[in-house]
Amino acid sequence: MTELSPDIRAELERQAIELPSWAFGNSGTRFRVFGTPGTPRDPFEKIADAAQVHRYTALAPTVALHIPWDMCDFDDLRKHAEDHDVALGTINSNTFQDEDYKFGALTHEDDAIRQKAIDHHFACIDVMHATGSRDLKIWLAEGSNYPGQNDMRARQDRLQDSLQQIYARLGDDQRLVLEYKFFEPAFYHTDVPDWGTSYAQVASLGDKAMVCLDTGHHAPGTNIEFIVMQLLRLGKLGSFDFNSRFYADDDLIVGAADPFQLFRILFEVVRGGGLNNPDVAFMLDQCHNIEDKIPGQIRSVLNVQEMTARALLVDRDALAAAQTANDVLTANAVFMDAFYTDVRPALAAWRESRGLPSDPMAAYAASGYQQRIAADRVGGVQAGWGA
Ligand code: LRH
Ligand code: MN
Ligand code: MN
Repeated sequence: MTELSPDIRAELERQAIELPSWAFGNSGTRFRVFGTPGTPRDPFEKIADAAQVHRYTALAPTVALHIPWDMCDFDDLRKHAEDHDVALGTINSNTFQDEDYKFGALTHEDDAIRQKAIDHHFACIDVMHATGSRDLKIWLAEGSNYPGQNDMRARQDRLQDSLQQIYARLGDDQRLVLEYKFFEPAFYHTDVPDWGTSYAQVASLGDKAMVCLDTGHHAPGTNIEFIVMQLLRLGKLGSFDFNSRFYADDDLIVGAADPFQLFRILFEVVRGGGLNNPDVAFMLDQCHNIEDKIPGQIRSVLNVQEMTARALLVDRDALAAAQTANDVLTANAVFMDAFYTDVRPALAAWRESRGLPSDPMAAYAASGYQQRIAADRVGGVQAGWGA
């Protein structure tokens, strides 16, 4: 296909995907963290690198921060982001790297430790006021490793109480999104393991609390698009953390492991009114352990754009007619026709018509930026996942 319809182009033009600051720092597995030449040394350099992704794609106008990894003067960082034509986005809290949280944070049975974790979220809300961020994203690493280790129900009650206190601190235009994950680092039970638990916890808080769906946080074989459909139906899908997985929480480039799954998810987003809907934030949550980070992020946002275009191509009238007639094979064929359509030439031509490079990967590679940062940042301490 060589041209996209004006309606599809209008949707794609509005698409925005938030980048995670931590994608630009070094990361790895528990076996080794490999350094990359040119890795940012502080949050300011992470923002400068993220701005490159937006410059070549016009898809990534905001950058999420992780606290305390990105601690700095936030008025300066906000100004710095504006100077680079991007803005600061979601603030991620972090209760998973402090000795005190070994047995829990927002669920801890010790009131002093639980209060410390609540206070950390209050501090994150203060950061949000300085950065102009709307969303506070909470992912909790807590749970237990052995049956009988904990009173799981009492922990749910303490979690609800903690979240209520955090929720009460939000400004009128701020939101809380609660992310779930079925395991890791806790291996027996996790306090927010699934969308149902996240939904139950946020539903009792109020309208400003939503669910965050990280695509890597499900058991193999889970029908993630069904969850997307259900959360949109319930008006509680607050955000996505996009990435892809082969085995566990791999944090690989979105669409790399299973492009068809990404298509199916994005079709439900389109179907459910979640595309370019301010209530549903699109974010990446990825790490680039062995590949260059900036092109890794460029590839990621392009993958999301490409699958969004394919999802928009589904002939919804033909699909509805086939579904109503219980014409199983035609319904499936209509769906698959869109998935199998190669939209890359049309996207390249459309980019060019907007003054963007037709091939953002090639344009970035030719820009010399990667060589410049590799030379300029020699000798500094590189920021990493957790620093
Ligand atoms: C947890 C998670 C969560 C964290 C991020 C670093 O696995 O997905 O979103 O904030 O990774
Ligand atoms: Mn995540
Ligand atoms: Mn994760």
